[in-house]
Formats: sequence, C-alpha cells, structure tokens
Amino acid sequence: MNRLTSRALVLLIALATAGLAGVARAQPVDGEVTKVDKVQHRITLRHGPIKNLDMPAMSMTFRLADPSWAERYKVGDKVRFEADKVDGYFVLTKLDRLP
Ligand SMILES: [Cu+2]
Repeated sequence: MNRLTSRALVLLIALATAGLAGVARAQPVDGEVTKVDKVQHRITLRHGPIKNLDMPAMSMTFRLADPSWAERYKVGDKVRFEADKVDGYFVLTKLDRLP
C-alpha cells in the first residue's frame, strides 16, 4: 500500500468511527419538569426531540441516574438533560437546571 492510500484509509476509518459514535452518544436536550416522584425517584419531563433515542418531543417519565435529583428538582424547573436507555428503561444520565 502506498503512503497516500494508507493515509486515506486511516482518515476513512476515523470518520466512520466518529460517525458511529455520534449516532449513539447522548446529546443535551431541553425540557421542563412536570412531575416529581420522590418515592420512586422518577421525574416527568416535557422534552424536545432526543436524537440519540430517536424520540420526538413529548412528555414522559424517566428514572434517575442520581436519586437525589428527585429532592433537588421541582415542577416548573427548566432543565437541560441527557437521557439513555439502560436495561430497557429510559434514564436521565445528566441533569442541570436552566436559569
Ligand atoms: Cu420521550
């Protein structure tokens, strides 16, 4: 393999890898807290489209990566979050309150 071909191949592999990772990686999404369940540690959000979960805007309930979020967030909070599917459940993996 000549040098140019091998460099092109490396670039192609890098692009393909980045593309695959991009599909699966969670991205920040904006939402609003509409319900907090402090007993079961769930938060319901009205949220925008979640690309990594192939999900349109909707209202739905999430499990929490950090149960203490159920104490720290309240109805009406505007949030920016990341979500993933873990063991068949939709889970908030990152959660921040927007000003
Ligand atoms: Cu949803």
